[in-house]
Amino acid sequence: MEQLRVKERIEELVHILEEANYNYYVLDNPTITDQEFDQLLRELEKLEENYPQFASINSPTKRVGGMVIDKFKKINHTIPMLSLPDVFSEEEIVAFDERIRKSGIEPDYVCELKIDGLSVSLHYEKGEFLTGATRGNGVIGEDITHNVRTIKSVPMKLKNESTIEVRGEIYMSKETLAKLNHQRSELNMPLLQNCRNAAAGSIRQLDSKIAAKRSLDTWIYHLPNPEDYNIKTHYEALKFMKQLGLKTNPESKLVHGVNGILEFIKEYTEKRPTLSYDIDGVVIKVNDIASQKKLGFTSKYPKWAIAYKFPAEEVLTKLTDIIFTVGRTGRITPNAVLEPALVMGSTVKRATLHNEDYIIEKGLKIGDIVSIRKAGDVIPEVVEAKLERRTGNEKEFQMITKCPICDSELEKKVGQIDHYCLNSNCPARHIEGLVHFVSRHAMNIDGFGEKIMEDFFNLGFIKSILDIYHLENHKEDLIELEGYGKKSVDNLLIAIENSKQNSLERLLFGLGISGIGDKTALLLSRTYKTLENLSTKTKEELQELKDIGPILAKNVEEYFSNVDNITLINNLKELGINTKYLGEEIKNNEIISGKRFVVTGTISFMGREEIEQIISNYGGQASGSVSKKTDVVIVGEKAGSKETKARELGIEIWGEEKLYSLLKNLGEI
Ligand code: 3B8
Repeated sequence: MEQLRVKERIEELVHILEEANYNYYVLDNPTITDQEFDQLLRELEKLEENYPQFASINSPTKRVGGMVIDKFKKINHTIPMLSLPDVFSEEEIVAFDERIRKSGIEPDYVCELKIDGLSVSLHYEKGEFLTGATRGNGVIGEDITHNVRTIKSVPMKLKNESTIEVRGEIYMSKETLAKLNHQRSELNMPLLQNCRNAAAGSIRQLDSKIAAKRSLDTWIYHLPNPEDYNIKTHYEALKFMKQLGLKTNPESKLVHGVNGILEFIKEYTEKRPTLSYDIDGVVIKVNDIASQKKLGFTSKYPKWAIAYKFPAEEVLTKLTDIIFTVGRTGRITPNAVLEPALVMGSTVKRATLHNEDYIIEKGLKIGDIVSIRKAGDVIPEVVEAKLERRTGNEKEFQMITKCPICDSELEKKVGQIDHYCLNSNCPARHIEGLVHFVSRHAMNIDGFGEKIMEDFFNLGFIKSILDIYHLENHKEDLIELEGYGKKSVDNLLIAIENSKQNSLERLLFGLGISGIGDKTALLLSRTYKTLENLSTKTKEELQELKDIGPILAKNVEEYFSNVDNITLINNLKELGINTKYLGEEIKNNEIISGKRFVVTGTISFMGREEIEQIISNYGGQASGSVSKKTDVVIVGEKAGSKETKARELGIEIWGEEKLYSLLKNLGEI
């Protein structure tokens, strides 16, 4: 009897909590307070703990994550999950409309916001959430059920017992991305470039606790099987899905003719910065399902829908100054100081101008009115000077000849475009060099952000790499500092201690030898095994390696010929820092070994970094850009210019399937 009461109470709590979730996350209309919610959730957790036989996999208690998988399973899409063709102009929209009319259809359209996230397919069985999958290559996607369960706006139970597939977009709000990037900058991790990448990275977590923390959200916009539910138009399908409790976007609108489409685009071009989520265009769909059927599909796209993409927004502002910063390698970068301007919802005050030639090419003068835009929607760039706005009071740009920090003479080598400060004691180089040393791909010392390094440098605690390993001596002083405290200092010191055990390639990359990136550092470490061994190599010997050219070889030789550097290395060794390569031995595979690969686009079954790691484990080299030296380009979904370039250069191209079968053969999947 007792058991029956428990079962009923559990069901009741599940119902109340799911309803509360729905009101809060789908309708944006909270009905109970956070405290009430937490209290009920705790009661449910307790009961489920004591009576696990009544705990369902779709219980609200599972939304905090906890399920960890070791790899993503595959899910077959019985109806292929296609993407939409992009269009960029009014003419192309007119042409789309004409093509449809020519086939004898009088279309109404539904206009929707094009959410910048990643598509997802959700399956429900008798109203219960069953699985969530990514698009993958359209036919085979990845099972992300464990993470989808943590997305609060995805109902675990529909409002009726439908067995149904729906599709939509998983996205991250602008605010969540900003918060996440703030955390990442504190941790000295690379920032996520946009909401799409952030959402994709979060949903590809094996540990659903991490995904749960990312506050992902959904908009559901597609019903693949409308006829099964006797639905005649797309607009009806949206309403139907809304009634099931799914989160559909309220901005979607039924419009008539091209004019209706253009008005919608105009309206949302203006509203775009005020939305809480990123959109990159407008999706236009033929409303009538019978007409959609008649129009059909190509192998890649439906013929009844297009995605209009917004042009990159350009804004005019004044170039008030050009200032120079000094990088870790001494490289000088000119930066535009701009009168603050709002571009796509955020204020831009600075933009990189790369180098002297870039400024000369664009003919920029200080005081110019310039147009700026955010390339890839995040990094601001100066497009051009508005010559017609010149007053005659503009100042010619003059490249500096001395380092803005240490005043030593700058050098520009023949054939190079950048200027360098060659003073290895230049303080600017130091901070950047130190930040680099502790960074993620170098010594990976957790909790050592740029800001902390700057503080410690300015306070005199850290002036050189060695001081990092003597930081312990300042422990008491550090704890006293505002914003630090015992726990964070303890953790930092532990992370520093642990970094002594790193494999050689991290140290080698961290030393910051000009031109030695993390991949070259790995190659050198694998080949020469110890720092001592590497340090005795001549540039001729180094050049025998496939990927080491004359400049890199010279840089390495020079580095190890400098007494200061040798002293540094000896001191590091004395402090117990490992200088041996500890990584995997190179496995052999003749298809991969010795070749240079570029991985581009999204590979559905594995992350790019992981693929690159495997390539490198088998003695291949993964690089970021396609050139004549590239042997193979592996293309995933949404591969762009790199694929085009590979085709132009006639480089061997592998699709997902080829990579998949190779990795399968190697036992890597
Ligand atoms: C058919 C319909 C792909 C999509 C679609 O906001 C199809 O509808 C699609 F084959 O990718 N990003 C949307 C969005 C994306 C798609 C869509 N509707 N609103 C989006």
